[in-house]
Amino acid sequence: GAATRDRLRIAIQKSGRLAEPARKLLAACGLSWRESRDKLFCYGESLPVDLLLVRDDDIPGLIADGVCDLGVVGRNELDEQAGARAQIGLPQAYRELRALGFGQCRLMLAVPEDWEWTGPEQLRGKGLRIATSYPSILVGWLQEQQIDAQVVELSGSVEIAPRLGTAELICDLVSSGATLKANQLKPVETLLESEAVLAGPAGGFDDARAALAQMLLRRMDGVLQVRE
Ligand code: PRT
Ligand code: ZN
Repeated sequence: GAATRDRLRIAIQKSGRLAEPARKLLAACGLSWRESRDKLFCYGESLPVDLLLVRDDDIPGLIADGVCDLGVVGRNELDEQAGARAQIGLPQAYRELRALGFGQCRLMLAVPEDWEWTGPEQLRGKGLRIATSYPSILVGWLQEQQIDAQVVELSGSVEIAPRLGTAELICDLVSSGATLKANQLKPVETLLESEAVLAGPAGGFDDARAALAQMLLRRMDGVLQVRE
C-alpha cells in the first residue's frame, strides 16, 4: 500500500539456493538482525532494515503489493512474473536494481540427447510440446522465433517430462548440466542468463525509505565491487 513507513523491509528466500548468500551480502552491507521466534521476520538492529523470509516465488508479488520494499530474487523469477503481469494487462510493478553475482544459471531449451540440433527453426510446424515452469518467458521466446509449439506448464521435475511422455522437450534452469545429462537431455538454446538480483518497486519511495534504500545501494555497490 501507499502507507508511509520509516523502516525498510527486504524479502529474501527463507531456505534454498539464494537464502544464505542473500543474508551474507546484506550482513556485509552492515545490517544485523534479531530473529523472530517463527524465523519468518528479522528485525533490523544496526539499521531500520528488516527482513521477511519467504519463498522465492512470492518475492515479486510482495514487492508489487508493497508488502516489501526490496527483494533478493532470481532474475528468472522476476522476469517470468513480470511477463505474466504484462500478459493480463497489469502495469510493471518492479524493476531490477542490481545484479548480485550469485545464483548464476541459464534458462535453457533442452532436447533429447539423440536429436541432431540445427537451430530453433527446426521446431517450426511440428506441433511439439515443451514442458517448463517459465511459461511466459518461453512463450515470448517462441513468438520471437516464430515457433508454434505447445507450452506445458509444470511446477517442478520438468526434466522428467520427456520420459513421461508429457512433452518432447523442456525449458528449464541449468547450472552444472548434471540434471539434464542424468535425464538424457542436452541444452541447445539459452533463453535467459540469470543470477540473483536486487529488485525494487518501479516507482521508488517518497518517504524515509528512499534515503535508507539509497544508503543500502551505496553500501552494496561497495561490497560488490570488492568481490569482483
Ligand atoms: O522454496 P522456494 O520456492 O523458495 O525455493 P525453490 O526450490 O523454488 O528455489 P531454489 O532454491 O531451487 O532456487 C532459487 C533460485 O536459484 C532460482 O530461482 C534461480 O534463480 C537460482 N538457481 C541457480 C537455480 C539453479 N541455479 C538451478 N540449478 N535454481 C534451480 N536450479 C535447478 C534447476 O531447476 C534444475 O532442476 O537445479 C537443477 C539443474 O541444476 P544442474 O546443476 O544439474 O544443471
Ligand atoms: Zn520457488
